[in-house]
Amino acid sequence: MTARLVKAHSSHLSHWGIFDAAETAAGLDVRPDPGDPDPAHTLLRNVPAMLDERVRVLVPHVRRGFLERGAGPDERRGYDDYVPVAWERALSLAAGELERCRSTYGNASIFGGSYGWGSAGRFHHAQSQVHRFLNVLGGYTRSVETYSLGAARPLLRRIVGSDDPIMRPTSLPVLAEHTGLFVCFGGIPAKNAQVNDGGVARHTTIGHLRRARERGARFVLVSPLRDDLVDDLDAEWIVPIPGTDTALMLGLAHTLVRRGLHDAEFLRTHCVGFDEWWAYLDGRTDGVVRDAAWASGICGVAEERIAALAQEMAAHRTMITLSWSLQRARYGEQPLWAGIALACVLGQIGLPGGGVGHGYGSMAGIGGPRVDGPLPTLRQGQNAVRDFIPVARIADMLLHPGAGFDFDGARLRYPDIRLVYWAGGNPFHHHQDLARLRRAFSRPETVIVHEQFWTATARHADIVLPASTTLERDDIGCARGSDALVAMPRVTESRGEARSDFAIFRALADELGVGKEFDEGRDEREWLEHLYESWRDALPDGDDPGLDFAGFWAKGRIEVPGVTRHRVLYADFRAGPAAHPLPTPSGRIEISSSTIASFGYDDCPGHPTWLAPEFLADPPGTGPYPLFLVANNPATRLHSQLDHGAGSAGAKVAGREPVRMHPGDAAARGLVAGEVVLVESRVGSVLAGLVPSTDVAPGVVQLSTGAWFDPSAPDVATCVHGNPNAVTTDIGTSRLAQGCTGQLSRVEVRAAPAPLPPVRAHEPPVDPE
Ligand SMILES: Nc1nc2c(c(=O)[nH]1)N[C@H]1C(S)=C(S)[C@@H](COP(=O)(O)OP(=O)(O)OC[C@H]3O[C@@H](n4cnc5c(=O)[nH]c(N)nc54)[C@H](O)[C@@H]3O)O[C@H]1N2
Ligand SMILES: Nc1nc2c(c(=O)[nH]1)N[C@H]1C(S)=C(S)[C@@H](COP(=O)(O)OP(=O)(O)OC[C@H]3O[C@@H](n4cnc5c(=O)[nH]c(N)nc54)[C@H](O)[C@@H]3O)O[C@H]1N2
Ligand SMILES: [Mo]
Repeated sequence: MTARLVKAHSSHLSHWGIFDAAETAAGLDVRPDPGDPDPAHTLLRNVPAMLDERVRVLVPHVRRGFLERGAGPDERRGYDDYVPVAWERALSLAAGELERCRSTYGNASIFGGSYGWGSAGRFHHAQSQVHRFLNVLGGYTRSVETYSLGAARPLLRRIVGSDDPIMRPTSLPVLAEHTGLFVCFGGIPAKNAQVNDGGVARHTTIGHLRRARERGARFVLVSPLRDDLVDDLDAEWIVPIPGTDTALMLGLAHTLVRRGLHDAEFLRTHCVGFDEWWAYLDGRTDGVVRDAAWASGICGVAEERIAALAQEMAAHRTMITLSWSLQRARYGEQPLWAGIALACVLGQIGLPGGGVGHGYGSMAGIGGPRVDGPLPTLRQGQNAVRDFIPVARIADMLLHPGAGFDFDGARLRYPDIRLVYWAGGNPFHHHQDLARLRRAFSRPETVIVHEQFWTATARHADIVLPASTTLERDDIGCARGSDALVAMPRVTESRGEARSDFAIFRALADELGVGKEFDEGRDEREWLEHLYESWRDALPDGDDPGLDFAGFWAKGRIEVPGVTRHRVLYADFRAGPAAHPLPTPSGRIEISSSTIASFGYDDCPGHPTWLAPEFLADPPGTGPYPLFLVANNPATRLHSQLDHGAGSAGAKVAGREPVRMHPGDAAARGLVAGEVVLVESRVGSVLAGLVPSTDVAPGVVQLSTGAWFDPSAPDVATCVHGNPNAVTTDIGTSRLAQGCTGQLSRVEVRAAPAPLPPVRAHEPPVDPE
């Protein structure tokens, strides 16, 4: 290990919470914040791995083929080894490529979407840094929307006019007090509620659900996995065939209306387009009646149970919760739209504890304290380039420059990308069909990546610049879904020659003659002070925390002013739809949207519609890929971050990512616990370690995202370590939103062929010479 600062424990913030850390002779000592009622213990166990020099990028590296042959499309990208170089050389190569591409092809040839979570902290926020830098250089092709909510946001903008059902849902304390029945599509998983984009001071989601249970609330879990709700909520578990929730919801809505249990008044005064939808539900549009029997035939839930559930929902103060996973699948717009329409039919929207929410438990901050006012924010500047892609269309863009595509009512064209710049994300974790992404990454002339670790994305770069971790730099942290502003003093010195993203961009900006525009004459410390003081200036009168930067830094943590803790979604709208209209064309909830209908998309018609995804072409249990793969977010880490950490590594089976399946499905295939299996789909294959579990519905296998992509034995499997995106399909949700569809695919599972290849994902690709 290199030089260390040894000092007392100090507080720091991660996406999974506040922790105290100190370097000791025995390594990094990490403790949960004493004020956190439900800390993310497993994820905190990964934190010491931030300093693991065996996996870190310690000095700048250049891909051997790039050094030998120069820039250009190269199919060796991803297979090559790397040569360490001095910072000076790396920076001059990177600056030279940026300059060459922008002067030869224009700034639109630079893809700087750079999607990814990076680390918590408002200044060393990799996305803000990279976008600010590229804007100073004259702009870049950007990406819009997220892998999280790709279908949801474009849809919600059309049908309710904002993302309030996600960002401003009814607060969890209100549910704890008022909700009688929770119907949870995709559950409210404790594992996901550990994480919040930007950090969280106190984890309270599961505690609120427990309080609701103690008060007598009942929970119904609609999900392929039993552990999507914690055990002590005593939930009833209903298992639909994955990807069929929309049919179930249509059947529930039809039953409610046929039995006269709907709120006709709410539908008339607060919604538009119910009659048109009802014509579709009741078979007047096309002769198909979408009743409980019809729904049962598609989703596999008994007709009687669907009918009874409708009855129960009408009899209680009912909260319909829709996890984000529902919309991260083909036609993902539909279950969200149908869930909202179902809540309209019940008519409890705007009542305390009733209605609908999107993403309780998908993140800790959903339904928690919410900051609507200013937060300390690094300005990204103006992007002079207009080109963009919906974020999950990256491989299409790189493979088909100039091709047209649809998005949200517009016809757009993919730009011709020559240089890809990534800082703070791992597309070889997050994107689907990774073999296809590898082909896509062979197309650009230059790929530049800032990374802390030798991730698969770093291994597909031409120039790899070593970034410091959050432990190695001062920052300030806060988030919309939390209530604390946290000083994040660095815990230790930078490993190797790693620099902060800011320091890397400042050096590049100097090289390119725009240093002053980029740093505005401030160093890192001055920037922190500037972010803090400009935030204070932007706060409304009376909200000032009364501490200057030095005072705040010394105190370590303050409460963010202007936090909402008790909100009822759409309470004002319910009370007065004319006085408080929604920002939609009708001012109401659009059960049918004439705008969406006018786009003429057969994959996203004008009202919630059951569309059978391609992966349902073979009935469950049949065809070459009889099983459903649920590729959900992982319990033991955040995405791919710190996959080599103790919490993540501790859950691996035979060194591979655990894949869970029902014991009956395992037995039918002669597979046993702990064995390495091959999970195969139409597009690829992956090795994983088998964990039979009755928490997984029959016919389903679950392999979480985040094991580092390891394509080192392509004759055995696309990935030998367990990254599910080796087998997922790269297709958008629909032409409306073009969101990510990684959550669901069809697979078969069998014994892995012998001999088993070793996992090399965590070994640097550096030639020992
Ligand atoms: N099949 C399937 N695929 C999915 C999903 C799914 O449900 N199923 N979920 C999707 C979702 S919701 C998301 S949000 C994405 C997540 O995808 P990503 O956000 O890309 O995943 P992360 O692993 O968080 O990647 C962050 C990377 O940034 C690096 N990093 C951390 N801090 C810094 C820093 O300060 N500077 C620099 N330069 N680098 C840093 C980390 O080492 C890591 O490699 O994945 C998506 N992919
Ligand atoms: N520990 C941890 N927490 C995280 C993250 C992480 O990586 N690790 N990532 C964070 C991020 S970026 C995001 S966007 C959120 C994601 O939040 P979500 O998208 O809500 O999370 P997932 O775990 O992908 O999916 C939740 C559950 O949905 C269920 N499900 C899947 N398909 C279906 C279906 O067709 N029907 C029904 N009814 N249920 C289905 C699965 O059983 C799955 O466990 O999580 C955040 N929280
Ligand atoms: Mo996400």
